[in-house]
Amino acid sequence: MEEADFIWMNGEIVPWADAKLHVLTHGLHYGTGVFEGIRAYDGELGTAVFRHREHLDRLHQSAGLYCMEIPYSVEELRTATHELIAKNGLRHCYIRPLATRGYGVMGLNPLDAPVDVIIAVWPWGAYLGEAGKQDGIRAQVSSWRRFGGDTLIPHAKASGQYLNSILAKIETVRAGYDEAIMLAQDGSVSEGSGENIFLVMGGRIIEPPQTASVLDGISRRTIHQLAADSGRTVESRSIARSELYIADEVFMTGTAAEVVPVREIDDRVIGSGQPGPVTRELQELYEDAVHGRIEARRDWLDPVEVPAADLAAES
Ligand code: PPE
Repeated sequence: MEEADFIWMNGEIVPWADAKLHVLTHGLHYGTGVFEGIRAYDGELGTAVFRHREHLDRLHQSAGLYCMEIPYSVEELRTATHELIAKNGLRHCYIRPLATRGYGVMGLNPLDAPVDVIIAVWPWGAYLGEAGKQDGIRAQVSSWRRFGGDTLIPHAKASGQYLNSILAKIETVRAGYDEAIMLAQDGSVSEGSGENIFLVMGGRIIEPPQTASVLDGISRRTIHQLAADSGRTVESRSIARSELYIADEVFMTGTAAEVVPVREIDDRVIGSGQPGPVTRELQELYEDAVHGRIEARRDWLDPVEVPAADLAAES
């Protein structure tokens, strides 16, 4: 990974290399943490964090779902993130807040363990590769199903839950594909290892419902609104595996991945094998929105003042 200079840790900004926790940190053993993935873009409003509050609200929500109280409010985390981006002199970056059960208690009851909170920022390019973003990726339906809502909590972005995605990701990269598509416990389409999924069929945009063990993605919500702005609606309904193969277009969305066309699934070509027109249109609208080029959607951006001195030091 590309390093930055500073990390925010429990209320203080410390040098990147000094941001350390004890080896008996509860979250390291049991995965008892919650996190977010956010991006800041360099666009029309300068450096700005995309849908910052929604991401921080979801962080608090994820914590609540695991009975964890984050000792910083959304507003405090928001200000801390601004300070951190400025201090690192980054004009665009990925932002990773993490709240994890800390040191002092072992065993499965986490309720008395302290909560450590960190925020890291660093430059992160195209998650599934630049070529994937342009030309589409090759995906595979995973043999690992997405965990059900009676096993863990799909709506929480919790550290330990990612072992499920990681099994799917390992399987798929070893088999030579770019990304895994996971099915829900009932065999219907759920989502990617780190992205939500959409199908385009006969001009209609379709996505799995909230009951299909998906994370309620913020990029996904952005697609809903951008689609609505251009006169389209998104239908949420159960999707059969075979519909993946007969869809005209398939694309995935996520903060890290952004909007990525899927050109092949299980070695079957999707549509023409090229990113389709609806995917392209939404991908462009997404790029415009995150860069502040859609005036009506500028309220999605939370601008950060990055001092010029630090920018000079960076280049
Ligand atoms: N599903 C999962 C399982 C998921 O991890 C993400 C984000 C999404 C859907 C899309 O959510 P949103 O970013 O709010 O649109 N995955 C994050 C973590 C990636 C990682 O490798 O770490 C991300 O995109 O930041």
